[in-house]
Amino acid sequence: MDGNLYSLFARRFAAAGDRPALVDANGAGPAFRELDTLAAQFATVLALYGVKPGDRIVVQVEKSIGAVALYLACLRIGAVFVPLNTAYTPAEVDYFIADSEPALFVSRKESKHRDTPTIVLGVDETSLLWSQARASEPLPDIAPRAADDLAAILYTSGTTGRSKGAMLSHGNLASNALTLHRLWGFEPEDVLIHALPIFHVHGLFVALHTMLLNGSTTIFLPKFDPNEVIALLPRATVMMGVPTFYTRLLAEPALTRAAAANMRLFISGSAPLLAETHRAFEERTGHRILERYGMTEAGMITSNPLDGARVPGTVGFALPDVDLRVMDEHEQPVPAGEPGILQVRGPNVFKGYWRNPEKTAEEFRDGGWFVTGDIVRQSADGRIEIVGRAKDLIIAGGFNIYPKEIEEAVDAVDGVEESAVIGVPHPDLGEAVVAVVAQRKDAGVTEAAVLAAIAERLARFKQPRRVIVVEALPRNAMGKVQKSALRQTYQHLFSAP
Ligand code: MLC
Ligand code: AMP
Repeated sequence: MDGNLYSLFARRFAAAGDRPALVDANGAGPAFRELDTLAAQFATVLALYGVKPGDRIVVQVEKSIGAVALYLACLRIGAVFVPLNTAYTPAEVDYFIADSEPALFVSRKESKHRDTPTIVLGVDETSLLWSQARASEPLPDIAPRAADDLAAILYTSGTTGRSKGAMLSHGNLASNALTLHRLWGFEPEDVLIHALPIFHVHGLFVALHTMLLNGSTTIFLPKFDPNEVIALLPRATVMMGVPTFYTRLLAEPALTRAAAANMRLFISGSAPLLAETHRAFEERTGHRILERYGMTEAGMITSNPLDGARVPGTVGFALPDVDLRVMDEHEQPVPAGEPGILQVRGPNVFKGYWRNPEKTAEEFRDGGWFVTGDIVRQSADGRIEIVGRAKDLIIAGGFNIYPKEIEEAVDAVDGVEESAVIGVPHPDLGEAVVAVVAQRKDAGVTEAAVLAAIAERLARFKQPRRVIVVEALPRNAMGKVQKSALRQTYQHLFSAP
C-alpha cells in the first residue's frame, strides 16, 4: 500500500476540484486542482535540483501559498521537509543546516550557509523558485513511500540547549490528521481561519492537514491580526489558535456574539489556556473554546470533546487511537487524580530524534512509550489536566523556549558569572522570558549590555523581556539554583498581584 501522505490528500483534492483551497482575506487563491498542479510543478523543480526521496530540504520562508506548495512538493517526491521559524538568526540556521545536512536550503532571501545549495522563495510569484515552478511541467508521479518513511523533521529545543530534530513519518502525520478530522466533526462547508505560522505542528499539520483532508476552503492569513480575524469570522466556521490569539481577540470590542455567530468551533492549543480566558470568551461570544494538547514529537495527544463537556483548565481525553499512562519518578503508575508524568503511545508518536539515538533512548520506555515531560493529573474517567512541566521549558505566545539555550548565551556575555532564565506570567504571551544574572565582582553588567550582546545570537522571541542583575543566585543545600524561588520573586514583573 502507498503510505505517502500526499496520496491521501490527492484523493481529496480530486474530489474538491474547483473549490477554493487557500484564499486570502479578499477570497482570492488557488482551487484544489490548481494547488495539486502547483505542488507537482514545485516537485519538478526540486527534482531538477537533484532532490531524491529521503533528502532533507530545510525551509525558512514567509508564510505563503508558495510555501504550502513547496511542502506538498516535498511530500510528493518523498523528500523530508524541515521547516524553520522565520525568526531564527543566521547563526541558528547554520546549526540546523549542519545537523540535518539538506540537499537544498530554501530561503526567503539570498543567503549562504556552508556549501548547501540555496534557492529563494518569496511571498509572491516573482522569486526564483516560484518562477521556475510556474515555468515547469508538473511532475506526474507521487513517490511511493512506506508509512514509516520520514515526511518531516521538526526541530525542538532541548534541556541540553541544542535543538533535536523530531523525525515524523508519513504514517504519523496521516493517522493524526485522519483522527482529528473525524473527532472535530469537519463538515463539507467548513471554512477555517488560518493565522498561525506554518513552521510548527499547530499551523502546518493540525490546521492545514485537517483542511486538506476536508477539501474545503482555508482563509490563509500571513499573520495573526485580531481585527482582521474578527472581520473574517462571518465568512468562517472554524478557527485554531494559541491562547495569545484568544486574549488578543478579547481585547477588541469588535469581538461580539454577533461577530462570531457563523462560527462552529474555536480550538486552542500549544500552551495552557487560562480558565478565565475560556470563561470570558464564552461570555462574550457564546462559544466554549475546545482545548486540545499535543507536542512536536507526538502531534495531537488529547482533546476536549466536540460533543460533551469542554472543561476549562483541562485538555480532555486521549485521542481514540492514542494510549496514555501517568507515571511517577520510579516508573510506577500513579492513582487517578494524583500528579505524574504523562507517557504516550500510538501511531502519532515520532520515530526518534534525528541522528541522536542516545536522546531517543532516553525519552522512550519499553513498549514504545514516549515520555512527554508534562506533569498531569488524570481523573477516573480519563480526563487530563496539565499541572506542570518536568522539563525546564518556557512557552511564550505558543513558542517553546528552552532556558538552557538562553543561559548559555547570557553566560558568554562579558562580566557575567552565571545566569538563571525563568518564565514568569505575562498577560499577553502567557509566559515571558526573564534572565536573572549574577555578575563577576565590579563587572558593571547592565540589562542593556546583556541584551545587546545576545541580539545576534538568539531569535528575538527567545530574548529575555527583562534582565535582572543580582549579587548572587539563590541556591538550595545541594548547591542547585532555585528557579522556583526566582519565579516566585519575579512573578509580578508583568502582571499585577
Ligand atoms: C513575537 N515576538 C514574540 C513572540 N512572537 N516574543 C515572545 N514570544 C512570542 N511568541 C516578538 C516579536 O519578535 C516582537 O519583537 C515582539 O515580540 C512583539 O511582536 P508582536 O507584533 O506582538 O508579535 P506578533 O507578530 O503579533 O506575534 C505574536 C503571536 C505569534 C502570538 C501572534 O508569536 C504567533 O503566531 N504565535 C503562534 C506560535 C505557534 O504557532 N505555536 C505552535 C507551536 S506547535 P520586538 O522586536 O518588536 O520587540 C506546538 C504543539 C501544539 O506547540 O500542541 O500545538
Ligand atoms: P512543542 O514541543 O513546541 O510541540 O510544545 C509541546 C508542549 O507544549 C507540550 O509538551 C506542553 O508542555 C505544551 N502544550 C501544548 N498544548 C498545551 C495545552 N493545551 N495546555 C498546556 N500545555 C500545552
